[in-house]
Amino acid sequence: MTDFTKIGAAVIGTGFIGTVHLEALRRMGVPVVGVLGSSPERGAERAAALGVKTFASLKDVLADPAVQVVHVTSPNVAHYPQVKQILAAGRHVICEKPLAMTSAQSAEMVQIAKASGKVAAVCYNIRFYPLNQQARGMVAAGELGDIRLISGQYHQDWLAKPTDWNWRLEADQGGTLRSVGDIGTHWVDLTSFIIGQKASAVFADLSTFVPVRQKPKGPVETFSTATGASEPREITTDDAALILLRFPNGAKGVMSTSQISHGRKNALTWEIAGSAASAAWAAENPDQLWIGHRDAPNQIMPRDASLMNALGAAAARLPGGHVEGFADTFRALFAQVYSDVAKGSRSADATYASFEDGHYEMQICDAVLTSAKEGRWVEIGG
Ligand code: SOE
Repeated sequence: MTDFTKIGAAVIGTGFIGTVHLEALRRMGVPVVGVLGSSPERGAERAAALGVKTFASLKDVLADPAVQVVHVTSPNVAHYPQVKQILAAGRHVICEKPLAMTSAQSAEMVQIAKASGKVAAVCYNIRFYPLNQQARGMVAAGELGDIRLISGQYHQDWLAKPTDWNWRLEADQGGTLRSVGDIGTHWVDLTSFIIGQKASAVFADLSTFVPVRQKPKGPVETFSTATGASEPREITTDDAALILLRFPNGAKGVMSTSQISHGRKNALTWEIAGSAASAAWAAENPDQLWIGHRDAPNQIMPRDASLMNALGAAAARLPGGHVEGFADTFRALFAQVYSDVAKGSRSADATYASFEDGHYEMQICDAVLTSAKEGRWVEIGG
């Protein structure tokens, strides 16, 4: 087992997700050298609350020899310049999704990461719910047969009201696509990870149901409500999307994204129908995997390492019946990445998303945009 106490980390971003990163690192015993906030004041305030030192700039982070891995949880617009600086300074990097603002940026990031020889991961954490790793193992072992139909959704409600605000709403901060970039790419990454195939074409429809929103004068943390003065802003990014997918072996997919579905907090679901059996999973009930049969009673598999395959068992931490959740996926993901950092490079059997995977998700975004504009099927990367 790797000794994580010898690998120093820094976290860029001190919001909701930056805090989740920091807490997962602490659980692993990784020394968190410091954090970098969106401004020196905010960084200092959050650093004090988290009991950690604050850096004044990325230059300062990279000048600190104790920092070997940098976690990037800043707004999407900062990923490309920050990751380039981090890799150029010879540090390993874990970048939040989506990897970049455009596929031109992510293509370059793939090349830079390759040339650097450093470990470069994209934080598609949902792969690391143990039962999603289990599902990948089941598909690889042929337990579902040939994959035919993949369906599901990723729905939330935290942007349902015109008074809800976050930096992701603005295209120059989060990218042209919002619900697709922010949560749709999670779904596509997860389902392609499970079935071991990437979609080759998409057909998409995008909607902005709330075209004008109230932008508060101060910053607002993700999943929280702003108070105080605000000003109206026109919104061009998607509140929701409907997407059809085609896979090279003939499988088909259908999914929707929404950030305006009242009552759905963080509701990612998938169902996979194979020629031998089906399986289904829901992120809001993550410790149960449904396995569907035609000629036998259906099954519910609990997240219990003693019942799961090797992939599933490796990601599980607590005994069955002791519910694991969102924060645990970061610990499981980081444990793999930090083991590779200790080794010096990505392991052949690693299951965390690479920069190539992150770039593929950016190509999905391109294809979704073109399809929605032109009303036709669009090849990925075409
Ligand atoms: C907001 O939609 C968000 O925090 C996403 O950015 C995360 O990736 C997702 O896991 C939870 O929701």
